[in-house]
Amino acid sequence: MVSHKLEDVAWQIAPFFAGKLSVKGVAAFGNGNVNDTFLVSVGVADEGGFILQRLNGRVFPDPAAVVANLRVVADHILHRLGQAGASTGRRWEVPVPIAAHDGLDFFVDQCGAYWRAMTFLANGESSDMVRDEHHAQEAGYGLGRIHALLADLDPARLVVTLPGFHQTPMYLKHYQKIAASAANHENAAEVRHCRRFITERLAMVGVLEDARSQGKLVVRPIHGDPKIANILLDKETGRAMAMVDLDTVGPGLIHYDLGDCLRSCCNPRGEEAAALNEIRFDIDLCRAILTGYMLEAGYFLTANDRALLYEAVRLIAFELGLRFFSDYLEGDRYFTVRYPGQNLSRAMVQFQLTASIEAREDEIRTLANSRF
Ligand code: GN1
Ligand code: MG
Repeated sequence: MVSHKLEDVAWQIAPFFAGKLSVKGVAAFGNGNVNDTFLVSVGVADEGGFILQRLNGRVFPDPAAVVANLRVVADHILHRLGQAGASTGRRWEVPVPIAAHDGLDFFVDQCGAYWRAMTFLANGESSDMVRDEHHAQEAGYGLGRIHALLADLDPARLVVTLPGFHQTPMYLKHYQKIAASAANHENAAEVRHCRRFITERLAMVGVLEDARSQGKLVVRPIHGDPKIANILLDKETGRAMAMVDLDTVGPGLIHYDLGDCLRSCCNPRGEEAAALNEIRFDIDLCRAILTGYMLEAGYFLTANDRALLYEAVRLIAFELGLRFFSDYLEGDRYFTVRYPGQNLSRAMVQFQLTASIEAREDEIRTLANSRF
């Protein structure tokens, strides 16, 4: 939840990015778990607005790198979209950084926090839960589109903004370090369940990193956080039109993205679901997502890519559960919480989802090897 005090700061910062236009309004925007986001309206008539964001300095050690990556990605995508013959006949957009008054792509406030602005994509709709198969197919298309658009960008041009992000063994190591001393004894039954759930799955934790070091999977530019809320649909056509939240864009495995997109979009109850017994991995949504993805990016999937798709979705759901649980044990230092115990509930949801993914292993493997 964004505090009123922070909104006041946003009011003070917004003019630095507004150029000659006057700031009309500043309102908290979206449900991100990490940064603080505002929609700024500007101008005298209906001159639109822009997104203003305070980057979370505890999460991103080098906020200037996050901003620099967005510039590289936006330039690359705009260039690709402008090339002759590039049109797919569909709207596709990318948030573009807006420079501050001094020409820099960020503004540092008195507390040392980094603020940045980017274009607001009009008529875009975001949702925290997948609505139906059509929505899922569009989400898959969106991920495929951005992978295809970034496929010819040298990953070395992107800075790693979060070292080790999606390298599950690193999260496990951290968990093992803190778990022994964590003194959180409320919700003891749930805590015991999570601990046991993790212990039973130690063997699979290195599956993607091992495949990467054996040369079975290659590093490409990836989005890093392709959950359903980050895939915008055009309000009028209902079709995917952009992927937002490019903070974690960087060199990585497309399996991190595919795994994350599938674990997010095939869970119709969403990440904050209250009724655990309703959490399941929906195989029809999975088929829809892969259908949409393959339309755009199927051409570059190798046999190894397909062979490790099941492992990816299982692992990334598990990893997110592990991250939420570790954060709960550490007193909620990373993910924003709106009530005590929220990170534990989120972990329970992801572990329940992981179990459901495991129960559908054969069907997921069959889909991963299908031609759509
Ligand atoms: C965080 O801030 P947001 O909601 O875009 C997190 C993702 C998680 C996601 C789960 C930088 O993303 O990795 O999958 O929450 N981003 C970071 O909702 O850690
Ligand atoms: Mg994010």
